Amino acid sequence: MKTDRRSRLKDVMKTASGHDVIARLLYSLGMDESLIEKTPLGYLRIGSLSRLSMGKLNEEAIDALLRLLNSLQEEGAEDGSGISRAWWKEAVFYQVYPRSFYDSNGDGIGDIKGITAKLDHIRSLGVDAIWCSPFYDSPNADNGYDIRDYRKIMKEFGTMEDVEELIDECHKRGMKIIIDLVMNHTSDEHEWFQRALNGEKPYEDYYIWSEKPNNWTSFFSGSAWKYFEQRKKYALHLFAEKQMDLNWDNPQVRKEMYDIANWWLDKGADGFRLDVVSFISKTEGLPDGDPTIGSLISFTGIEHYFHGPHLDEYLREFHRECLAPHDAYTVGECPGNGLKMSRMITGDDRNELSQLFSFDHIENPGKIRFDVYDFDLRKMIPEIVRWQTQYSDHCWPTVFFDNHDNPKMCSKIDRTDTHSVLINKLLVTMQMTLKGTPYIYQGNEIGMTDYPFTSIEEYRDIETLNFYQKLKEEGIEEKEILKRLFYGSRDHARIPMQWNSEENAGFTKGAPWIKVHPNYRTVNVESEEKEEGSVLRFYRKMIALRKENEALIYGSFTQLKTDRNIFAYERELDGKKYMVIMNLTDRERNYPFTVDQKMISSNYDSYSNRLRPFEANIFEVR
Ligand code: ISL
Ligand code: CA
Repeated sequence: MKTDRRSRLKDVMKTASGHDVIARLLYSLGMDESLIEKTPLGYLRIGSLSRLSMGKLNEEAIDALLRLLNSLQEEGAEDGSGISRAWWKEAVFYQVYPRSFYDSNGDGIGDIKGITAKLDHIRSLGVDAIWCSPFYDSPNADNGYDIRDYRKIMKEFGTMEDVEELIDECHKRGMKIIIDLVMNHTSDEHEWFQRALNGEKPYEDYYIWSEKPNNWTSFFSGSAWKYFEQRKKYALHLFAEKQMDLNWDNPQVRKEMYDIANWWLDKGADGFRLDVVSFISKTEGLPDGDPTIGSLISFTGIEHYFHGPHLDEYLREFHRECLAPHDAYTVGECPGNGLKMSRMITGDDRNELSQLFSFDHIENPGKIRFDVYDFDLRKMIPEIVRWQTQYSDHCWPTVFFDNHDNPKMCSKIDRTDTHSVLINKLLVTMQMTLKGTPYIYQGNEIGMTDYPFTSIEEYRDIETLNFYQKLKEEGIEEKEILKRLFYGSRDHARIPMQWNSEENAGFTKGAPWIKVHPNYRTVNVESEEKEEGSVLRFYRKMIALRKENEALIYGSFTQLKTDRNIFAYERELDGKKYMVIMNLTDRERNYPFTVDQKMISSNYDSYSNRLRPFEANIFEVR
């Protein structure tokens, strides 16, 4: 059924792509999709979206929207009945960012031997698997997400033997290790790109060239195209200028990538986290992006690659060539894919990926990275509930609030860190009692918080530094720029892990590549091991609670009726039922209903008949 200007919003949202595109646009406009389902707005026709968006969506944007809606294929995953079991549906994952985890040789940079040295700490949390960010040979334009040689180890991180030892030591502890494979782009220093620059067949066609650039913008500011005199052509880079997008429409590129993936699976990796894997297929002819849609989603052109025409085909081929033969787990990073299109990628019967990361919940509706605002947990809940209730039995969510690309969620919520211990305990209570695979990011387990950056010299991340330059060129004054950087920089997640109260938090004996948080004397693994009510001890308790109670893993999810300040839900399986109730605000609230069940966990160490700020309690109903 072709979508046109006369199509009603509620009808358009019946398809996977229609749902996700309209939901995302509404989200960017600060509205929730439930508006369409529950109010007469659902009867509005696509053509009237310009009025609904108060003119933000002009006629050209609506044309672009219709083209997008009619271009995305429809292959939704069936609802099916019953959840199939798998180790990764029961596992708790822990993400390690090697550069900032532990420095074993005193050069100020975390390394592979450092990770191996700390595996007992990770295992002691009850974690089953680690995701290790890239450790391959790289010039570090984007801290290793710009790979120069997929079969060599970055010299600052150590040797291939160190990596083989890490894989082995994980397995000895009964843990799995998934490695970060960046298949969308390579470093411009990769041999393939260097040979492409020399005009060598077949390498020229490994990348995406154009006589003239289209209007696509990079995630790291500026145009997504760089001109190369040697070839008198532009090459595409959705990210840094040193990260050149591969041409996945070229079967030789796909074969090269599958060979690399199989090489690492044969070495014992248990699977992959696939970096921006949903971007690998671009619209034929690389047409311009719609500027309005670009401004709403914050990157011009994204409608032409967030779920491109051949994505599902290439993921199925990757599954056939690499994942299935090794029975390997894979989680794809899929920015821009909403719930319904994510089902096309992760459905058990789809033979594409096991799971994916979608990021809509990481910013509040209508907000984008570097916006200066305090994150409101209440505005995140509708998105969390949708992934709990509409993702179908055949798909399995990931449940995360932090990673190496985002400021700490606890600090986004509470900039003064007044309640950060309570909020960290609330977040892990939610993570360990929702349906889906929890991903802990290094430092979450001790309640690390954002760094008090005060000058541009303290930042390291290319996205932050490029954004600074961009705003400087726009004439924005320094104080305003630094405020925006403080609210959105990925460097908050990349400050060194805090191990003890010694100098540099025990991260390094040398000069750390990025500053250590001044709160390391109390916020660190060693001190929190000894502290009764520490975040660390609470993490262990929550993870153990989840692993001992299948109802918290495979149980049903039912949201309980409360006002928007409270989030309450039940999990039930085979007669076991738990109720979780949390106050999402910094104000004391009444319980929304009588609770006379047995409390088995709280982030407060005393009982109250009211819900105190960010109070998160679990009750055993039966
Ligand atoms: O920082 C972001 C832009 O606002 C994130 O959206 C991030 O760039 C995006 O999710 C893709 O992230 C992945 O690919 C990037 C790399 O910089 C990130 O660290 C990685 O997680 C390019 O490889
Ligand atoms: Ca080191």
